[in-house]
Amino acid sequence: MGLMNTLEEDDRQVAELILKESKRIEEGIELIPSENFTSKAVMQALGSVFTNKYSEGYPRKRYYGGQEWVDGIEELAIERAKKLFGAEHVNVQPYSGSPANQEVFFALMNLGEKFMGLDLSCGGHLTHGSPVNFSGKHYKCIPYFVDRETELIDLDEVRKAAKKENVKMIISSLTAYPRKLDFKGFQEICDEVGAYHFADISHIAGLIAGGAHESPFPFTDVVTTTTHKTLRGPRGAMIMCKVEDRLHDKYHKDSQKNLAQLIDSAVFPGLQGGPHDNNTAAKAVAFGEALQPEFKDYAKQIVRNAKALADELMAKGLRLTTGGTDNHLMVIDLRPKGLTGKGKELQHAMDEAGITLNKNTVPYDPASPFNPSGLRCGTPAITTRGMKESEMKVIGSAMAKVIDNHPNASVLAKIREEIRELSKQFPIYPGMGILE
Ligand code: DSN
Repeated sequence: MGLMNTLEEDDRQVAELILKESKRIEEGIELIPSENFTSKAVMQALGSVFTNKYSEGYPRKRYYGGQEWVDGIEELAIERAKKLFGAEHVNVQPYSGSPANQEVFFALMNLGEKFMGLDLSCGGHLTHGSPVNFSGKHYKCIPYFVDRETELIDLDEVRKAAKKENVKMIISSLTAYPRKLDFKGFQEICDEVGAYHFADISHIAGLIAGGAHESPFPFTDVVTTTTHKTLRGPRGAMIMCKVEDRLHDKYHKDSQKNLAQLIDSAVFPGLQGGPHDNNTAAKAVAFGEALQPEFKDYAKQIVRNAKALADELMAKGLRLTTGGTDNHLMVIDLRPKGLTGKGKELQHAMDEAGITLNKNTVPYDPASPFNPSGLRCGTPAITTRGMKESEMKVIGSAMAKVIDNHPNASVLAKIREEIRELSKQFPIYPGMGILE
């Protein structure tokens, strides 16, 4: 076996598993709202020679030789990201969302200081203060929750707690909250209490880039995002921020660094080593794609599809938290169907029917996070493959059938066949011969 053989020649076992995964995604319906399908061009950049390079440092200020072309790639990714989001400063080196968030804490907070984040059980993220995560272990999280009745974020409650606790940072973000975030409202609270405003837009970055969701710019100090969700790029992340530190005199008066420098040095050398240059190349490709006018249509279609799917699920008698969706995702509340704590069972049943989603807590879930009472689903991936409102009706109706008949294997097998027939009409990677 030679060094330059193809994967199929070199490692049949791995090649076969990749083919099986390709078949799974082509024949099924992907509803995990944080997943998407990149373009072939993004995957080509990921598999390029840049995977071999080391380039600690930043463009024009590296530690190793051979950087003639890496600098160009990183600068291109930065320029495209700035244009896409209207950001003043961008760091494209974070390996993924959790490291990016850790880097923001490292840049702005001292250990033990107070901040606020949306509680995981109400649709927040582990890195926004969960007690089992670095953010909750090393800093003091004052969580905020959604209202018990409306299941919406109540900014008056956030304001009250922020004032009482005198927090240094407030995170505005979501991973399972189906409504728009009021970034301007969060910023007003941050201004009133003298706190940094940190927006984690990982889930909605593509919607923002495409004009289908309010942007956190120019309100926030720091914004992180993964690049692989609605933004449809490679697995990875970036941090965007203002150049000047609005709160420099209050918190960093002994530092000569502005906000952009604080963030950059938290990424490297603070918490990371060499950037993954193949990933940077793929990010540049994805940002270039998101700058095209078609991406605006894509982002708007994700939201239209989510509304259509939500309407169909509700028409079939299912309850959605908050009563619907404004973005790309929704959470089905299984409790009214007598299925409290059955999220895991239903996730498996959906798998059997060829529909991929994830179990999720509903706000104030009486059941445990391992066996919660909700299902989270979303439309970024199915929109990428070209599906529209009429397909959402078919999918929503199939999901309701799974929920109503889930112990019945023959019903699930029949739905799987229908799902396969639908999927075949919307190939993800045409010409790869997966379904032949
Ligand atoms: N795992 C991601 C999600 O599904 O929302 C967040 O990190």
